[in-house]
Amino acid sequence: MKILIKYYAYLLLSSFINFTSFALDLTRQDEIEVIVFLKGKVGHAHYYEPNKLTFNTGNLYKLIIKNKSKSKHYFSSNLFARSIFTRKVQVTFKNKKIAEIKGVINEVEVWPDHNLEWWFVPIKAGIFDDLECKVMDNKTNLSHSDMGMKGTIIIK
Ligand SMILES: [Cu+2]
Repeated sequence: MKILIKYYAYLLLSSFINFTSFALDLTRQDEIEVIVFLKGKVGHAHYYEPNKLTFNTGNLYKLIIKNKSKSKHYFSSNLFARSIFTRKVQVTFKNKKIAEIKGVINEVEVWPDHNLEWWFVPIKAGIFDDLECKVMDNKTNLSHSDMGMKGTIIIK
């Protein structure tokens, strides 16, 4: 009988420990989907839509970066990259997953008419206004950032 009670106590305790460690894994919560479009026209303008993104620390986000233009674009913000934990970057083609990249990501580049998903958990609050695209416009010889492709990321 004593042994049985000890066994039940062990089961109860171990399930509690498992539950606790699961609850503390912030990368395994339900994701919040956010979409940002990369838009523009060569020789005219390039921009992020929206150009202001807000996230909360501790939540898991799936940021879908959709290139809806004829140019390739960067989504680059060093301050943002240093304030998040990246779970993965997922590359999709025709809505099907084709690759998953894990590790520290600093910037991503998306080709015309393609999408990419950046899964991350913000870990540090701040206002980061260094979101930019370094691609050069063939007609104006200016960077996309100089033509308007800039943005602000806020982590609360
Ligand atoms: Cu660009």
